[in-house]
Amino acid sequence: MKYLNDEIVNISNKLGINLIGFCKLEYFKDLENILKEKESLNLKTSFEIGNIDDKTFKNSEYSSAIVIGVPYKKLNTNGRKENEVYFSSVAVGIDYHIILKDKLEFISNYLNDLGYKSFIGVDNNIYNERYLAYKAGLGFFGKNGMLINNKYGSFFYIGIVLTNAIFKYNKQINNKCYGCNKCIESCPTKAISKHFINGNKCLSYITQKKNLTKEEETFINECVYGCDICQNICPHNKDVKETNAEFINIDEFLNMSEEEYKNIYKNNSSFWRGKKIIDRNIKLYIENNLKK
Ligand code: B12
Ligand code: SF4
Ligand code: SF4
Repeated sequence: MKYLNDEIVNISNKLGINLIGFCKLEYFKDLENILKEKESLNLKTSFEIGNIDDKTFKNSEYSSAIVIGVPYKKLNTNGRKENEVYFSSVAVGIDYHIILKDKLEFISNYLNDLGYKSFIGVDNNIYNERYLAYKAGLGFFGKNGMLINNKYGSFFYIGIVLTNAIFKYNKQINNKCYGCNKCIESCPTKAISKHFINGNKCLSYITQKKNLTKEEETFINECVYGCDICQNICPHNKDVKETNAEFINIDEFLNMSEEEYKNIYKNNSSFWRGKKIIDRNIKLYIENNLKK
């Protein structure tokens, strides 16, 4: 039996992929327990799609996952003016879904040419990418729910290729979360509990979902898409490279036509949510800020 690890790693090096690991797909009982507990506590968001049997690979047609990690930068928000807002780190530059999918396609094409089946995924698919990345040795879980890598902290995107090819598999790495609770204490909505994120309370979800309760409205701040607070405070991210936030002038954004918005934001990862939700968040930021 010839394992294809070296060939895949060679391809990934050429594509500039920083992190790669291989994980065996088998029925994941521990993941099933976590997902069932989250469901029973009503902590599941509308963004978590798919059923537990498929997510835990009960009777799957795939035998392995190739998991990649692509680092990105944390945001420096110094110098922001009162009339400016910004998007969180995941919505800076070209949409990461596009960047990772391009890379994953090279890997899947290689496997398909050899006669193997493959499925590629970045973010919006039924599989639990953090769990697969954990199994493939890319990182350990922080109390903030993030998968943290020894070198890149939690600022890395995850992409997966599922296939029926088989590989030599990586080992999981030791958990190095300091348990300092800084993430828990800094979370503005108290979304982090002892061992779970309550996605429904997470500001990242609140900035993206359609209908907000009165209480949820009061949480909207100057970061009008996503939230980086529990990552920025985490000591594992202190050496992560920084980039300047792209500040958005409130008046210019609110007065922009749909056409102009499309031209400027069509390759941004926030684009799928549309201008109306961002407009709403900006208006709530103004309201909440004026109240202070
Ligand atoms: C739904 C979703 C959300 C929802 C709900 C998140 C949640 N925690 O429930 C919302 C909108 C809130 C969200 C927010 C964010 N998200 Co999101 N999200 C997803 C998505 C689509 C599914 C996640 C999911 O299934 N959650 C359900 C719960 C049960 O799973 P989980 O979050 O992975 O939780 C695990 C831990 O609790 C864990 N666990 C904790 N301790 C331990 C210990 C052990 C030993 C084990 C085995 C497991 C374990 O068990 C769970 C299963 O592994 C994934 C993409 C994907 N397809 O997987 C991206 C993804 C998880 N998101 C990502 C990112 C970047 C973010 C944000 C940082 C974006 C932002 N800046 O606003 C925030 C971070 C919020 C946070 N602190 O978690 C990245 C994470 C990368 C990383 N290095 O961890 C992913 C993988 C997207 C990607 N392809 O890169 N997200
Ligand atoms: S802030 Fe502290 S407790 Fe939270 S994930 Fe980072 S090291 Fe762990
Ligand atoms: S992303 Fe923001 S709201 Fe969500 S858990 Fe982290 S600090 Fe809390």
